[in-house]
Amino acid sequence: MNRFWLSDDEIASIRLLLKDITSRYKSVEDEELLDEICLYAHELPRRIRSFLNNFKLREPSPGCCIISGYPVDQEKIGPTPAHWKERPELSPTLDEEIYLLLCGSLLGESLGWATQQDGHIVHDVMPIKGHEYEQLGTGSEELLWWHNEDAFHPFRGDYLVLFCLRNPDEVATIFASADSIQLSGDHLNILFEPHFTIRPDESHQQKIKVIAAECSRQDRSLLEASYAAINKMNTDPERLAVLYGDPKSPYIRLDPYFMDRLEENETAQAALDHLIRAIDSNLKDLILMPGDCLIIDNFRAVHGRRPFKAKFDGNDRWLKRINVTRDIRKSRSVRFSPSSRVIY
Ligand SMILES: O=C(O)CCC(=O)C(=O)O
Ligand SMILES: [Fe+2]
Repeated sequence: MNRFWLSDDEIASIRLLLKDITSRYKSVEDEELLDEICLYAHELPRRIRSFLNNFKLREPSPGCCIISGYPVDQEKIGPTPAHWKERPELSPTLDEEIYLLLCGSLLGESLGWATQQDGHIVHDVMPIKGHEYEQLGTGSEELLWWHNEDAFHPFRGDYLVLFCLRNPDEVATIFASADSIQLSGDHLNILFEPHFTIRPDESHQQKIKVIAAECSRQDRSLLEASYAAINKMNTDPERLAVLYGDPKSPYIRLDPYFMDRLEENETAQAALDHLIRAIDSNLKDLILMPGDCLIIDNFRAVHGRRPFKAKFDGNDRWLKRINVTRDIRKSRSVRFSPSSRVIY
């Protein structure tokens, strides 16, 4: 794993930058801040900018990297919330959320989904009571099957960026690199063809949405239309290729838990089974610790999470998460304005 350690000087400079930003903005959901964040990111220490520029341009193995060393004050951030909808007016993790956005801004534009966490850009990942056995970031007792983030969607992010606030039980994130896959020519060819389907994962399903009455940020009818689009992708998923890009070093688009068996095409199913087994046998554990910012190239690596026992005592594992796209224009047809970041 490619890990970047912040120096003391770099931490001091990031803190100054955060002080400047938080004197003007009080929420990461403030659209003005989101418009300005890429300018502020130019003021991050040059070594970080260079590290992420290299990650973006050269796509080094294993398709993820970590920036470590940002100090997280456990007292200041307070207890792990019980649900992502608990959002105090002034977030106790505002600094950490802005730091996460700054890092993401070096790779592209952050992106939200009307159908996920109430359309917020910065998500919380912590165990939620009642989600224990769900295939969700907020699940716990079940293995969160490895996947590409939002693999079902044509406008899925290029990157997923996770910032760890706490992880006292050392619960492992899992990942595997696309580079670890060895395939025969026949398998490769068929996996590059549109035979496969991926249904929307549970995080976009209507059953977990907040009750509409609480959904103040969004126009209800538009949200209903968004869910209708998701439902259609569920009942009538398009056929897609699970590998794309350069056959010598393919990009991947997979979420096996939400992929139906291809009863009518045994050859394609056999190639997919082979690919899934190859990834399974190359999975690695990664324990995020407070202050770690994990950047996953969503075209080059899959990720998931080991099962764990949540205590729901305010001290459970807690991450912040953003999706980042390199080209926000491609989703213009499903966003309100050129600069809005929420996909409907
Ligand atoms: O909890 C983790 O380490 C990863 C969860 C996940 O897949 C996600 O947040 O997208
Ligand atoms: Fe994920």
